[in-house]
Amino acid sequence: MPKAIVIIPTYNEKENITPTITALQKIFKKIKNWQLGILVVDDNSPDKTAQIVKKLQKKQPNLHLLVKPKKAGLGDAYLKGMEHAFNKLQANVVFEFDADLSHDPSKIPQFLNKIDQGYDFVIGSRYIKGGGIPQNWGLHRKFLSVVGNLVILLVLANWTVRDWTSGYRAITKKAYQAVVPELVSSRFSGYTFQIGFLHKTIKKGFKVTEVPFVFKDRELGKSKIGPEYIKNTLVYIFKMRLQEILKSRVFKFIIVGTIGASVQLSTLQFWRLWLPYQLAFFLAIEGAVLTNFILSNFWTFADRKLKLNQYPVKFVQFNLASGGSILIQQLIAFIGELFVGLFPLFTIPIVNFVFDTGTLYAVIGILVGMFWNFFAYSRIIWKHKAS
Ligand SMILES: Nc1nc2c(ncn2[C@@H]2O[C@H](COP(=O)(O)OP(=O)(O)O)[C@@H](O)[C@H]2O)c(=O)[nH]1
Ligand SMILES: [Mg+2]
Repeated sequence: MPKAIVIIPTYNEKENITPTITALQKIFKKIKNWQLGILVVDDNSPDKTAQIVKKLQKKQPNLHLLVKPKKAGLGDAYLKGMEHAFNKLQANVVFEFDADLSHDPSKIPQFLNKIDQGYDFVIGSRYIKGGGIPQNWGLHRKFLSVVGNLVILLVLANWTVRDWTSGYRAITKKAYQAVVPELVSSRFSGYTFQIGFLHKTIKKGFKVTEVPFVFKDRELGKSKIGPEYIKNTLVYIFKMRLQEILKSRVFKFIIVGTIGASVQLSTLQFWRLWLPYQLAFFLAIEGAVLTNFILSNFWTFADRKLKLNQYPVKFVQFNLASGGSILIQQLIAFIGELFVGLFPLFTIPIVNFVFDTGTLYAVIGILVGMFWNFFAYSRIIWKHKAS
């Protein structure tokens, strides 16, 4: 039988820990196809939460306890807890579960169903149909939770998950093993760990899904979430998004195009010192084409690098593609002049530049030409091996 361990991080939860464990054990009895256990990860709570767990352990063989020397944040507690659950307790799946009765334990069978269906990461979601946040939350708290999630959703540009900050989750060993090296090196310690873990799991292509649950407010003890959480989360999501953009092929393509244009303009000045204008112009274009070809091969399409013996044919193709882009631009200018005509649109003040339809055709031409180039590069010259 597969094994699932519910990990409960605790810091000063003496009032909550016993009812939480009792509620979980009650649900466990109803589950037949999974072997279930609990692992409490306590940061040496001054209120002696660990002592209470030790007492309960005498009558509950599936209750485990890990005591750490001092308070080190939620992320650290989960990392140590998961390491222990997967590697020492031989778990196939772990749950993330709060000690404050906020998470509805009766949903656990639904989580396990999703795992049985092949999902690797299941989130208890407050923001899908059937889920919810407490009615009695003040406007301020509701706003923070809803808008906070929306900001994360928008910045990370991922709509597949609606509740990014939920702390109620089930995670398979496979997903854990794939992301844990990155999580350790990112040094997440606090609550940002949750967003980081989910984000990296999605990026690695694991199957993620949500199960609705209604979040219940804690009645006893204090929340440990602090103001630094908001700042850390914002820093993380913007950093990640920026990294994704910088690493994206389209971004590299635009940079390479800009470098090519600069090479063309600067070498034109150089060649003109020695050569007649038309020849200098041709060499400047070829210089740009060669620069683009090399940079595309070793940077933009580094993952599809060409073999040495492919260079001649591919370089000719590359020249043809570039020529094609010029042809497209010329065609757009031709059609524009013929059917729309040439007339001023508006004047840019200060520089007194008249933006006319002729300039507009050039702008459209450059954009369409870029689309064509990108298409030719990615589908013909650096064609994906499998396709
Ligand atoms: N071991 C450990 N547990 C923590 C730490 N911070 C929070 N927790 C536990 O993590 C769970 C969620 O924390 P909580 O304060 O309820 O956060 P909230 O639900 O977002 O307000 C609770 O069970 C806490 O006791 C920590 O630094 N170490
Ligand atoms: Mg809580």
